[in-house]
Amino acid sequence: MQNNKFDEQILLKVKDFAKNLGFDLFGITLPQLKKEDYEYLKEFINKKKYANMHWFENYKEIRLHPSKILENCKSVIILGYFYKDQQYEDIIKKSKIKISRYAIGKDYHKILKKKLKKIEEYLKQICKNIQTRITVDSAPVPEKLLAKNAGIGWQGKNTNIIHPEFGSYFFISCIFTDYEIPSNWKQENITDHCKGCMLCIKHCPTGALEPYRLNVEKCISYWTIESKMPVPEEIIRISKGWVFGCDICQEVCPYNRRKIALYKQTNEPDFYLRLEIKKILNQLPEEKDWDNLKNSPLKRVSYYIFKENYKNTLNCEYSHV
Ligand code: B12
Repeated sequence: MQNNKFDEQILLKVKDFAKNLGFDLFGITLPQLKKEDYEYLKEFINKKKYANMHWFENYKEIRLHPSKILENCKSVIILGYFYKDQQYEDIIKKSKIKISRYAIGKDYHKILKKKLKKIEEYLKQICKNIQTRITVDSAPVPEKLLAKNAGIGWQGKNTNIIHPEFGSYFFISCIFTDYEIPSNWKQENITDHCKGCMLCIKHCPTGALEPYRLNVEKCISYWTIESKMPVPEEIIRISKGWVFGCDICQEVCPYNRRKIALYKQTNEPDFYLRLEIKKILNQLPEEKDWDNLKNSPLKRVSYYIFKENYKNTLNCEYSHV
């Protein structure tokens, strides 16, 4: 295809368009990893540190060289969408059963993909012959590492991307494109603010974290979402009620306790606490309720696994504060 010459007005329009769709953060980066990230990720895959997430082996080349996701890929637009619903904050504090904040509404893959498609269409209208590929936790690309390179935030000791004002309760989406954008275009220069803070490491009940590294095999989020087996008793006993995902390393982060991050409401009503989920917090759903629960991140696990984890959590003594 013919190459479109970079025009700042186009990018400003796209940024505005994305903002109107509710995206909070916007950045640009090259579709490649920094050398040290490449090395860490390669080691993670080669040493099979992904536990039961065997899909990590697939499309290894794309994960390590994200430009390969789209022919002639030149740039990536990175977007952040804040998902925290304030209504849930009081509830989660008191609830013995805890479901992580990202999972209480409708499935973010679908909700955000709809928005990304709109941006894609808009981009194609104002910039002819452009090729794009959208992802939101839906393709084998290292979204955190690209988001960090785009200046969306820094990668914290809990390994999440943290923005100094918005904290880390946001999803990351990418638009890969063959449109060449200067990679430092209006980039915020966000450096690592974690400094001497060790709160996430100290508070992780299973000891899954060391600075900037996560031991997947100890992570509550891994066990309750991705392991595809009932959580072992020794983990459940110390999991403080988290039956689907875990937010402990984010809750204790000082950057999630600053004014905006603490009080901001998500722009997307579909991320609000669903009635069905509110009920689940109080009572184990029956299988028919589970079957009827459509378009929810919870459906990543089977009813059998969810039921086992739920029952075992209620049956064990733990302190939920
Ligand atoms: C696999 C995966 C998981 C796994 C592994 C988590 C992990 N830390 O990687 C599990 C199931 C545990 C998981 C859990 C969660 N996830 Co997840 N997950 C992913 C996924 C699909 C891939 C991430 C990946 O490649 N991990 C591999 C590791 C090796 O990469 P890494 O964390 O980037 O680690 C590197 C750095 O630590 C680096 N490093 C950098 N600097 C330094 C410095 C030093 C000194 C060292 C030693 C290392 C080091 O070395 C590592 C290797 O590259 C992404 C989506 C995507 N396609 O990218 C979502 C994603 C990362 N997850 C997300 C979320 C929301 C979560 C949870 C918060 C959900 C929850 N509430 O339960 C938790 C957070 C747990 C945590 N503390 O990480 C969001 C994060 C958004 C954000 N603001 O950062 C993503 C980006 C999805 C999305 N599109 O929004 N997840």
